[in-house]
Amino acid sequence: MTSPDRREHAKQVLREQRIETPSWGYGNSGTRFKVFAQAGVPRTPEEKIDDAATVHRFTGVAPLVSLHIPWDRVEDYAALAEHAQERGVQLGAINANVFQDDAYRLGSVCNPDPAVRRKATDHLLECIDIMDATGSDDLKLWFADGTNYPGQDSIRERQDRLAEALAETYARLTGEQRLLLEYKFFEPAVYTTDVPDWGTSFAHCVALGPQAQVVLDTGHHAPGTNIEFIVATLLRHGRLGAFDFNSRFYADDDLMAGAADPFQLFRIMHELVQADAVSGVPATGSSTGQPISFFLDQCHNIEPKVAAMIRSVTNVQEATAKALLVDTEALTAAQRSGDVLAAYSIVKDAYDTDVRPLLGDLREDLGLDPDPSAAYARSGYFEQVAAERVGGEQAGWGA
Ligand code: RM4
Ligand code: MN
Repeated sequence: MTSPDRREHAKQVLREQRIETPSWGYGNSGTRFKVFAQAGVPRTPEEKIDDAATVHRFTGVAPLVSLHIPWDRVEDYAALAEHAQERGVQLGAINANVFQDDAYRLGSVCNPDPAVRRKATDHLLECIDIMDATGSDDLKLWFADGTNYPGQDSIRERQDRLAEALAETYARLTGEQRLLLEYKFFEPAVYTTDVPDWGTSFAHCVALGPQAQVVLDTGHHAPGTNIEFIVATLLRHGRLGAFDFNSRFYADDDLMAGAADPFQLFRIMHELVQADAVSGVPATGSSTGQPISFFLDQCHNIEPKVAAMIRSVTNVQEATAKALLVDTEALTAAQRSGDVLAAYSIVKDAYDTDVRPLLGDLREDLGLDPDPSAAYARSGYFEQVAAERVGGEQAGWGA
C-alpha cells in the first residue's frame, strides 16, 4: 500500500470505529477518601445519556453508552432505550454491580454463604433481563471478590463457586448475547483476588463456551505488565471480547484513556490493527464472531466530565490512527529479515506522525467540527446543564 492509500484506508477504518462511553463517567466520583461534587452533573440515567449523546455529537464515534446496574436502575428500560435513541445514541453493555451491598463483605458469587451467592447470581440474571429489554448484547462482569488474609477461605472452593455462578448466568444468555469477564490484579481484596488475571478469566470463559470472552481493562495490571502481549495472546485464542480503556500511573487510577502513556495505547492498537480488529468487524478466529467492544471505563474527579470524555475518545482515535499508519508490508519484511532497527523505526515513525489533520479531515467528512474539544467548549453545553441541573440528587458511586 502506498502512503496516500494507507491514509485513505485509515480514514475508512476510523469512520467505522465505535467507542462506548460509561454512564458512571458522567456522575460524581472521587478517591477512597472523598467523592467530589461538580456543577452540571446528571441526576438521572436520562441526564447521563444526554451527556453521552453530547460526546457523540462532537466526536461522531461514540454512539453507545454502557449502563451500570443498580446505579442506572429505572422502571422502564425500553423507555430508557427510546430516550437514548431520541438523543441519537443507543444503550450498550450492561455492567453488573455485586460490590456495594453489605451482604458482599466476604464476596459475592464466591461468598462462603450460599444465600449471598444466590442473591449475587440473581442480580447477574436480572442484568440479562435488562439486556433483553434494552437490546444490549454485552453483559460485563467485574467481581470485587477475594480475601484479605491467608486461610480466610479456600482459594479452590471460591473458584468452584465462581464457576457455578458463571455457568448459571451463561446458560441464561440468548442469541448474540455475550458474557464478558473482567479481571483485576488486586483491589479491594489484597491477599487473593478471585479473578486476578487474564489467565483466570480465560480459563473460566473457555469452560463456559464461545459466547464468553475476556475484558481487558487497561488499568488492571501490575506496573510494567506488557499489555499488548496479553492482547496478542487473547486475539490468538479468539477470546478478546472487549476493552475497558482508561489510563493509570500507579493502580486503577481511571484517568482519561491515553493520558499517562499514549505510547502504550498505540502499542495496544498496533496489535489490534495487525489482527484487523478495530474496524467493527470480528477479529479473525473470534469465538463469538462479533467485533471487540471498545468501552471507556473511567471517572473524572478533578476534570470536567463531558470535556474529559471527549478528550478520551479523541485520544483513542489518535492512537488508532497512528497504528493504522504503520507500513505493515515494510514491517513484515524487516521482521522476516531480522532488521531490528528498521522494524522499530517503522513502528516509531507511525507513532511520531501528527494524525490530527487526518482526523480533522475525517470529522469534516462526517459533517463535524475538526476540533471536538474546542467545538464543545464553544457550544455552551456545560454552562447550560450547570444552570439547569439544580436540585435533586446528583448521580455518583458514593464512597
Ligand atoms: C471496577 C471495574 C469495572 C467497573 C467498576 C466501577 O474496577 O473496572 O469495570 O465497572 O470498577
Ligand atoms: Mn473496568
